[in-house]
Amino acid sequence: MTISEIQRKLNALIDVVKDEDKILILMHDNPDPDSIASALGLQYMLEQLAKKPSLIGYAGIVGRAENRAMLKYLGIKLCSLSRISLADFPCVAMVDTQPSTGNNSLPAGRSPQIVIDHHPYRHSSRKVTYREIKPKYNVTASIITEYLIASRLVLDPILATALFYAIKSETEGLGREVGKIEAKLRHFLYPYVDQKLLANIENARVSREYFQIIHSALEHALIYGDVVMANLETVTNPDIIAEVADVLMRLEKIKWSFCFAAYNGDILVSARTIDRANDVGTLMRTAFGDLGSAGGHEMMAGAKIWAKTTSPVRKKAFIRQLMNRLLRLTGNNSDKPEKLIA
Ligand SMILES: [Mn+2]
Repeated sequence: MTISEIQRKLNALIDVVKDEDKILILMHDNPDPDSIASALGLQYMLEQLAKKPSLIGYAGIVGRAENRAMLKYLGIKLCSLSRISLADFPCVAMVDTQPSTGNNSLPAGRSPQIVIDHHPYRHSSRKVTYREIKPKYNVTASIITEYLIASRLVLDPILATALFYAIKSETEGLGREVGKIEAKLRHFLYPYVDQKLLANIENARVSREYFQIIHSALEHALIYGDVVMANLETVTNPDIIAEVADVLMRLEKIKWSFCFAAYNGDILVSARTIDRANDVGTLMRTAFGDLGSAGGHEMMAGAKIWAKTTSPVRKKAFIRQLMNRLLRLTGNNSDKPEKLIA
């Protein structure tokens, strides 16, 4: 996007909020660094350019140690949706998600005024007054950083550190060609980053429980042809599912990594692939679109499926069925798996 193009867009964005008094910036459930940094950047622009204060709302939990450290060290204030009434906020701006994707808590039938996102366009976003949906971007934080550059606002170290960390953590390992825009924006942000705060976030301390979960995940992980899978059973922190899928994806000769867990009456699945051409987002929608919400990108995706049962035994059998669907779709045999750790 050229600077003058974005400046025109910024004017349109300000126009949308100019008569609004209560603005809620809404992230997806269990927000990640991309949604947190993007919300913070949008909040800053609305404040500076339109003189409009706003709240950043979320549902679910901030589970991953790095994400909690991000809130703590950067002093970012989020507001749980359980503490406010959405009806009090006539103006909602969604970042890193869209209406009716299944991964956010905007009630069905409620349309936001603003959507800024990098996930594939959803038909439900058609009525949104201000839309910036760029599936070619790997992170929403890149869209926000480009907006900030065009706005010519002063970039403070807190915001720069948040955006830098979001871009870095979510695009590392994607390869140089894929992350071209991100490489450029990281270079731009770098001089403004507070390195000490960044180090505090990246080296966040974790609990003993974290190691227990990783231990058990590795112990129980199974290899089926070019797929590696782990079932964490019941978790209290949904972010750990993606962390395990990331760890397993590093296994040599593997094309796909899937991690399953039961959380809050749902089965959550995190999926990874090393090759964009495999398009794991489409795979997940094909596999689970009929059972719940599934979505994502070419290399990372996720699904949320209603567990239908509270019985641990039946949940296990259900996860088994879900695993078999993925094995069929990836052309792998579901019998005779090999243990990751013999
Ligand atoms: Mn994102």
